[in-house]
Amino acid sequence: MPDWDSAKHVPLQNYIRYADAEMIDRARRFHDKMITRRTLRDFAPDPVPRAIIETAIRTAGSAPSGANHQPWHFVAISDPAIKSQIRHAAETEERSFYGVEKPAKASQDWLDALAPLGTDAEKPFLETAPWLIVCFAQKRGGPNPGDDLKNYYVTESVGLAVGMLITSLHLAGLATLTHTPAPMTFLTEICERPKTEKPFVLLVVGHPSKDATVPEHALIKKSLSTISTFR
Ligand code: IYR
Repeated sequence: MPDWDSAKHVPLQNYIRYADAEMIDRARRFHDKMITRRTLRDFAPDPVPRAIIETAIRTAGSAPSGANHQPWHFVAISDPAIKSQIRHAAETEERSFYGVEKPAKASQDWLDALAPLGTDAEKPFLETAPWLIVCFAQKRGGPNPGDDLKNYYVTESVGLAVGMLITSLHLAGLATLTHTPAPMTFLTEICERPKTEKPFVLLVVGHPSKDATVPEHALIKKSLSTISTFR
């Protein structure tokens, strides 16, 4: 039986109602900042303060989630030995994905789709970048630490949290790569997480290298009229 008495509500706090013109301006200014975000693969080795990573993870942790179960865990890695382990395991997977030694696991369609990005099995950024954040999705958990309940809308919830994580790091002045070596199962062991958690994405975080480039292909974004309908 649900405990209805526990559904206590408190007054909304910290809400500021802006005038329409002010909101339009705020949305525009946020858009101006966000459209400068680029997915990056050329990182500088320069260190980045842990405090930024902590704050960004706190921001991610404030994302909406199914039943407020917050079904995520973030493993932030700066230890060079662990980064090196991750690089070597990821490159092993990527070599079979791209077909470096044997026929590629990836379909030709997939390889064709990736061609404009120029990606390959070499992932030096996994060691160069100062931080790797491995984001895990929890099938079971609950609103309180130690709960073992079913979680709901896990993929959606973790996706939202990772979006906020990327946004926070971008606005702090850092670049990220949302990296998804397939399969990512090796991350469970290296990060010493329980098997019930699924690696969701590996975020590479740092400053761009001096000569960093991005694929031109990635600059082309669909227009508002393509991605939306107003009725
Ligand atoms: N995991 C591979 C392949 C890859 C897949 C997609 I979809 C991308 O958008 C980019 C890369 C890699 O990281 O190279």
